Amino acid sequence: MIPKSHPRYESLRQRELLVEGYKAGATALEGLIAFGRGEAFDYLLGEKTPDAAVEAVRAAAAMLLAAENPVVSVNGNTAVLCPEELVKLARAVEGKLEINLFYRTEKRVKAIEGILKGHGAEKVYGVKADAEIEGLDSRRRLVDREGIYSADVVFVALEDGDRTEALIKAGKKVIAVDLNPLSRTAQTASITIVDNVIRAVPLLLAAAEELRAMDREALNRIHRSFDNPSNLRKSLSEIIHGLRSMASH
Ligand code: PTJ
Repeated sequence: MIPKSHPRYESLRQRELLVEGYKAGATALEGLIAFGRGEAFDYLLGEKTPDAAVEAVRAAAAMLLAAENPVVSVNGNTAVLCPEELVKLARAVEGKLEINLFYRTEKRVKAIEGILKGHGAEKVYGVKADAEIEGLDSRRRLVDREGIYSADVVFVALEDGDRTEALIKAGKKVIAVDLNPLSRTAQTASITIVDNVIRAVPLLLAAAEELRAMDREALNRIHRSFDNPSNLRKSLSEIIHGLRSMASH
């Protein structure tokens, strides 16, 4: 439907994935609005991965590989934007894949499970939610005892700040993908990748495959030397720099 020659083809294709995801019962209607906010930030980034995000991706890959029980958390947006890469990422870091939804309904959980299995996932956690994250009132508190509940590192994208804070309070490390460097999630996470999830997840997968052979000590050195507040300032500077150069043309 969208001509490939359209200057905004990639952005329109992503919108279409979300609309189809909504029709398939996987994506929340609110997810489409959340995506629109992300698009505005992506526009400010010139729809390219910032240098700061490349550094964050390497640290995130190292943290996931060094983890004891890493979990890749999937919601209704990420399930349709990059399902194959999420399945591959969980496999590459020997982690688990768990569905965790803000607007959780059994129907949506089933639809997302179907998508992930259709992209090669063998086991999907979070279909049964038999544990709760403390201090969280939203339905995101409902988790799998063997998954997020007992994870040491959780990968999240398009997240609300509440869960990130609750996961950190529960002693976990959180890796977040968020196009908005000012969001509560971005500010609270252990590592924030300021990029579009559709670009960030393939990059993270490639980095995990590249670092996979390293021993745990070397991996720990990589992610421990990463400074999230300073990296967030870098992302903001890249946005400001881009705007300044546009303003001076
Ligand atoms: O599927 P559910 O029920 O779990 O619901 C998911 C949504 C996205 C509706 C829910 O988590 C939500 O309302 O999120 P927020 O609070 O709107 O936050 C979404 C954040 O993700 C915002 O900071 C956006 O800028 C950012 N964002 C949106 N699209 C992208 C993005 N970040 C990275 N890549 C994107 N494509």
